Amino acid sequence: MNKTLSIIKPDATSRNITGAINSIIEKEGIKIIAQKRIKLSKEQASEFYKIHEDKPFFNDLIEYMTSGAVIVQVLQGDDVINKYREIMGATNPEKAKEGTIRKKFALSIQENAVHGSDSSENAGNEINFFFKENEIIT
Ligand code: IDP
Ligand code: MG
Repeated sequence: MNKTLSIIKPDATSRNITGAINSIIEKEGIKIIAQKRIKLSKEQASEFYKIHEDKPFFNDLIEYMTSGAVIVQVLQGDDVINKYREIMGATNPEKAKEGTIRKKFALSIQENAVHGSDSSENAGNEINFFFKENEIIT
């Protein structure tokens, strides 16, 4: 699997830093092979984050993810699932390494600028969740 799903989250779209994030992605040699700007419904966000439905932060997460526009995108590259997770940095920006997207741009553990799939299986499912096959131009 050389593809992953990325989401540029509402805190980042509202601050007009989607281009800055895409620039970091492209400088790492990763290709953005599909991209669209959408607003998630509560149903979509709840389905997407279903694995977190029992967590104490779930309701806040759904509120936040539906609070504004997101950019959903398919990224392609060698070992891109792991590579993008590294470029993103840790979930909590206080723990994110220097030079990562979250270190640079995240506002908090919740408003942390980006999402990236965490396994091959999830990448496949998450890409299919947002994109039809003919919307992904390799
Ligand atoms: P990840 O995005 O780094 O994979 P996950 O643990 O899968 O992190 O959590 C999904 C999203 O839920 C995070 O990116 C963040 O927006 C939010 N989140 C995770 N943990 C917390 C928390 O402890 N408090 C508030 N929000 C959280
Ligand atoms: Mg996750």
